[in-house]
Amino acid sequence: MKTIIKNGTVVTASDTFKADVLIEDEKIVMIGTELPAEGADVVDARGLLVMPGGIDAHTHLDMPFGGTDTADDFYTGQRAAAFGGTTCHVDFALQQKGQTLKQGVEMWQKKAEGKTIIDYGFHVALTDPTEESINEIPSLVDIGVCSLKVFQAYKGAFMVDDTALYKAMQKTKEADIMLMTHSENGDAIALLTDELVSAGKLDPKYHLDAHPREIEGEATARAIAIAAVTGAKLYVVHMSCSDSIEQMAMGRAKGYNVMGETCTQYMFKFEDDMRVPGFEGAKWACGPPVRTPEDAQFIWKSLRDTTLQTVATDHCSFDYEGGKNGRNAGKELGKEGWHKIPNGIPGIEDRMPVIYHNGVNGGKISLNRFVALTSTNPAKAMGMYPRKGTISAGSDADIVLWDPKKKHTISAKTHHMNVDYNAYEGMEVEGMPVRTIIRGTTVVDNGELCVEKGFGKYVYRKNPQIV
Ligand code: DUC
Ligand code: ZN
Ligand code: ZN
Repeated sequence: MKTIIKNGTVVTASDTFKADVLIEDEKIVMIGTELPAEGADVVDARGLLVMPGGIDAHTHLDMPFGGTDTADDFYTGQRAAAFGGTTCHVDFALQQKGQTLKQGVEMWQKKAEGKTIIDYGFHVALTDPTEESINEIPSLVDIGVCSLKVFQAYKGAFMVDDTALYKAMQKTKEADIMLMTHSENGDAIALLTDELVSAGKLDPKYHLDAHPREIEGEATARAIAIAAVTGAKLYVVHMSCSDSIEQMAMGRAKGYNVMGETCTQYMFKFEDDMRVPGFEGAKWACGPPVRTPEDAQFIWKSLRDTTLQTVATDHCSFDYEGGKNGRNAGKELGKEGWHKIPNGIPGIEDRMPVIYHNGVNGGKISLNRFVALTSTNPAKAMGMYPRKGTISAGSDADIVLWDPKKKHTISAKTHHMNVDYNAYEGMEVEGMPVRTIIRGTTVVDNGELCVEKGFGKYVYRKNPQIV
C-alpha cells in the first residue's frame, strides 16, 4: 500500500519545509519535492501542516483509583486521543501488592486488548518495593518497558519511601530505564489531610491546603539529588509550579540526567477555580494540584527555555456527576469531603489543539517547539525515537494533518472522551487536526473514525533519552 501526502508543509522539531511525504505500508519511505505519485493514493495537504502525530507520555485509562474507576477505558480514551491528533500514548500499569511488576503490565495489556485505536506503551509503577520487585526491574526491558514510575506521594496506597526510590534508581541506571517520579512529599500530605479533615475542613478548596507547592519543590529536589547520586535518568512527571521547576532548572544546570514534564491543565486551571463556592471545584482536584496564573506563565517560559521538555495530559477522567445510569462513580464521591474526590482531570483529546492555539498562535512557543514538546521529546524520553515522534524516512507513518485555520470551540457536548465535563469548555481554538494517520492508515478523517477497535499496536520501547 502506497500513499503520498502532497503539497503540505512538513513540520518537525527542527525544520519547517514544503515537501511531499511518501508512505509505503506502515513507514515513511521518502520525503522530497515533486515525488512521483504513480500507484499511490494521493492525499492533498495544500494549506495543511504535516506533523508527527502527538505522543502523550502520561495517561491513566481504565484505572482503579480513589474508590472508583476512570471513566475512559482504552477504547474511549484512545479514540478521543486520535480525534485530537495524538497517535501514541504511554499509560501507567500499576503493580498490585504481592504481585510482580510484569504482572502489572500483563493486567494492563488485558485492559487494552481488543479496544485499541492508537499505538501505546506502558510504564509500570513500583508500588510494592520488595527485594524481588527491585531485582525484577532490569528485566522490564525484555517486555518493551523502559520507564518505571515511583510515587513519592499517595501514602498508604502507591507511595514508596526513599530507600525504595534509591534502590529503584540504582536498578534503572543499571538497565537504562527511565525512572519517573510523582514528586510530592506524601508524608506531609497525609499529615495535612488528617489535620484539615479533623478540623471539619471538607470543601474542595481544602485540597489545595493539603498539597502545598513547597512540598512539591522539596520532593522534586529529593528525587533529583538521588538521581545525581545514583546516576539514574530521571523524568519528573506533571510539574505544576515554580517551586519544583526551579529545582529542575538547577539539576539540569548541574548536568544531572534529569528532565521534566508538565501537563496542559497547569497552564489553564488555577487555585481560584477550586475555590468557587459549592462543589464545582472538585472538577479540578488533581495531584499535584492546579496552581496560579503566575505559575502558568513560569511554565510557558520553562517550556520555551527547555527547562521543561514535554507536555502530557495526566488524563485521568472521572465524571463530575457519576454513579448513575450505569456510569462509574466520579467526583461526587468527594461530597462527603475533599479527600474522597478521585484525583484527575481529562484532556487526552484537547492537549494538541489547546497547546497549539495558546502556545503557537499565542506567541509563547514556536511551531517547531510545539512538535518537540508534544511529540519528538516524549518519543525520545520514552524510548520510541526515531520510530515515532518525527517525520523521517524509516519512521512509522504516524502523521497528523493540521489545518492551522480551522476554528473549533471545545466542549463536553462534542468531545469524544467518555466524561461529562471538559477542562477547556468554551475555549475557541484556531488550528485543528483534520486527519490522523497511524502507521500509514487513516484513523480519523474529518471527524470520522476510520478503524475498528484493536487497530492500535503495543510499542516495544528501549533506550530512553534525557532530552
Ligand atoms: N494525579 C492525578 O491527578 N490523577 C492520577 C494520578 C496522579 O498522580
Ligand atoms: Zn502522579
Ligand atoms: Zn498520573
